[in-house]
Amino acid sequence: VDEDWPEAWHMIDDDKVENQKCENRFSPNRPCDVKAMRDLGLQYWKMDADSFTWPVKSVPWDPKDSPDPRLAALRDERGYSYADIISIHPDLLPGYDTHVKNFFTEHIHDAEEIRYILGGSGFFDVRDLQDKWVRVHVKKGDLMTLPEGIYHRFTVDETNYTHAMRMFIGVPCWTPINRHTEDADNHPSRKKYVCLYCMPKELVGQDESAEGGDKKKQKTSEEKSDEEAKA
Ligand code: KMT
Repeated sequence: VDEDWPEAWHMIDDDKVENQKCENRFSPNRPCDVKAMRDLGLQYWKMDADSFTWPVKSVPWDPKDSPDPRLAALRDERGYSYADIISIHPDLLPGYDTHVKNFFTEHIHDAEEIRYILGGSGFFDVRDLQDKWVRVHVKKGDLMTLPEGIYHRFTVDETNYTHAMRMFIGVPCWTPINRHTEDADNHPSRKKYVCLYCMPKELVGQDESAEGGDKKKQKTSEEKSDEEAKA
């Protein structure tokens, strides 16, 4: 349900950011609602991370070993065949500062990003359709997926601690395609994302009666509210 989703807001521009680990909200705050997050392709499950114990670190971690039946059901439904568990904390992750820096370099992946926050918290930043950052504050119990090809980055918050499970369908590939140092805009995964989620206004709703028209309907209402907001 929508109330379970993490809080999200539009971020101040990068050239105004002094500390990536702070909330970096506009004043007044500019919230980003759940519909807007869904329209960008984000998916979310509220999990019960408290009732089970998780290793501090396990690379890999066999998702068949899930002690949580809900996680096992998601794994089976969605075909999550690989997992690992990491603790992003200065004392628990060798090369912490380098990792934090790399996670925060804007990138895409050629597969869905699946992250289950087992403890601590952090920020996923995703680009919206206007290419502005939306900051999503994830906490313990949040399982979130980012679609293939979405521009994003991650940072710990001021607690400097995120305990996370990373899941993958098939053989994992963590190598990011960095936006500013590679031709990410022309990568097939980016093109796929743009096709699915950033359809230009002129094409929106042209074949609503066709199968799969649901997304186009969503886009139509989103574009409408966008226009209303600008009017
Ligand atoms: C990534 O790909 O950016 C990460 O794995 C970040 C750490 S998981 C919360």
